[in-house]
Amino acid sequence: MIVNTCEQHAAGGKPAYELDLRERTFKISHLQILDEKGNLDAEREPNLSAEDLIKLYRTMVLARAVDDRLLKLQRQGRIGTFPLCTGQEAASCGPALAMTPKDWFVGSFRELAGRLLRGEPIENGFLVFNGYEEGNTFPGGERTLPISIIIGAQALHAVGIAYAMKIRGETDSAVVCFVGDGATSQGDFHEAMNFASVWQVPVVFVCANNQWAISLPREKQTHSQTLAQKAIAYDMPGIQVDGNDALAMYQATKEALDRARAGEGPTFIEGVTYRLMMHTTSDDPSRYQPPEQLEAWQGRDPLVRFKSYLEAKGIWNDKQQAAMEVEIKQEIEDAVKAFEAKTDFKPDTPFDHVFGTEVPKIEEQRAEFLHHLREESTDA
Ligand SMILES: Cc1ncc(C[n+]2csc(CCOP(=O)(O)OP(=O)(O)O)c2C)c(N)n1
Ligand SMILES: [Mg+2]
Repeated sequence: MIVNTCEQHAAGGKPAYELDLRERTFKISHLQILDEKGNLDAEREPNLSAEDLIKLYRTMVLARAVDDRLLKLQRQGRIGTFPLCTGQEAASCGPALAMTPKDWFVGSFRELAGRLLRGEPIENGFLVFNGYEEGNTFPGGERTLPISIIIGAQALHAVGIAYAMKIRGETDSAVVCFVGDGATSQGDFHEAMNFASVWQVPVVFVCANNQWAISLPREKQTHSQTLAQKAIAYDMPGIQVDGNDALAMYQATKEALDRARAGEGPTFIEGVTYRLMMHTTSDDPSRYQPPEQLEAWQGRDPLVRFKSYLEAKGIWNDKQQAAMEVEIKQEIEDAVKAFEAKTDFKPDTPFDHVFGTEVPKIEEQRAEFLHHLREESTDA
């Protein structure tokens, strides 16, 4: 049997694995800066301004509040089904803070927090989960790809973009690609990892290991003891990070992005986290999720520990918290109003964006689709 041990990642060092094939052992580095209680490993604290730290915290709180509002709207039949991000805010927000607007954000569907930090309007979530394609775009979002529902497919897009950057000699930017633990069992994921490594392209894979792929537990998904070790096969740096620690997720992504921009190729980051709510609104986790597991992870909440850290630093207090909560509530209500006032839904908008230019085959399909819609409405 292969046995591995996780060692705390050396500050500033490149994550490297140690492999002893004769002994069949290996070591993967692990990174945690803020523990579950919000205690800081001061040696590893990233050099972030109070403004950035507050922005990170505010965005995580906002994402959770948006999740909560979306869930209520869905239960009232005012919005379609959507995936929740509660519990996983740090896993996308930390990496998003490490990115510049020139970097590409290639996501799956559980990175609401990271998308909000990237500047996506709150309304976008309401739009996209109600069938408006427009919810995938926003001013300044040219390098933020639409959400990918097809598990793992976005990893190929990410590597393709990174390859194009390499060919063009673009050295001041890189790609961050978000995937789930379940995606690591898809062929697309492995093809992407392989070509990222063969071509040494500037891409950072951020895997949110939330322990579940819908109702399939992580241990039935893969026999590997960590997901980070999958990087070894592709000879790329791989690191396991506390995915509920926004500082560690920021730091690991920042170091990986620095290497990517310096031409040092791809990195794989496993963020160990947990989905505190249902997979999507059409799922009932109480049918498969052990209640003691959920309870244990509720005690590792990324928001609670970050708030304690800000308070201990003396840059956050109850008054600021109360004011922020009022502001956030108002921002979300404004977004709901703007969304519900929209009446110009065009069912064939997706056809506009397949190639970005008019293609006869796509236009034929659009006509066929509209024809069927008309027939359906006449039948009704
Ligand atoms: C190629 C493909 N197969 C199956 C599905 C159905 N599906 C939607 S989400 C999901 C689980 C994904 O798990 P994971 O990658 O761990 O991401 P998480 O949902 O936990 O964030 C599956 C199987 C899909 N969307 N795409
Ligand atoms: Mg998962």
